[in-house]
Amino acid sequence: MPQQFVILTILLVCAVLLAVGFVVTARLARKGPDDYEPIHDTGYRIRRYWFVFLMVVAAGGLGYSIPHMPYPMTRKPSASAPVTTVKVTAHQFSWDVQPVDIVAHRHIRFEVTSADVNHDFMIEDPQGNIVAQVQAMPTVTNSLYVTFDKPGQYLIRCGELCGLYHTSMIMPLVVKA
Ligand SMILES: [Cu+2]
Repeated sequence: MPQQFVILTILLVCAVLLAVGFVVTARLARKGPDDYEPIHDTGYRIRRYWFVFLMVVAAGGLGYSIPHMPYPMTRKPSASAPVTTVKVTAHQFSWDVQPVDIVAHRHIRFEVTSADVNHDFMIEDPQGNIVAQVQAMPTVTNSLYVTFDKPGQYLIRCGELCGLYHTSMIMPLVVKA
């Protein structure tokens, strides 16, 4: 199933659950308020456990995921490794990429800036997954290291709403073997 449908399904399920929650709450509210004291105590007890639970989940998630960052494709190569520099300038509403010939398994450093407003330089692989991104900002140059692990037709997109024709900021990026 395409990812969009998975996301849509999750969204619809959540919307239905939320609607059910509203209906149940509205029905319960009809019989008028209960004594406040016991509700207050129970609420505070639950809140304390909930806080501890969330802290454990957050700390566990960070501890598990941080060692994997940055993702292998976007790791900075060692200082002695040869790097090809590609200059990227974002415009409303196009990309200027120099030079455009990019070869797989070589270290590429995209030097990304913007000629006008904030954009987001985002690279999608041939399957449509985001593999790298960095902010494109006026007066600032950000470096993004990418080592493409397979050749193919990638896509450059803008990941930040930058104006009326933001969605037209698409440029194919061919990675050669
Ligand atoms: Cu944009």
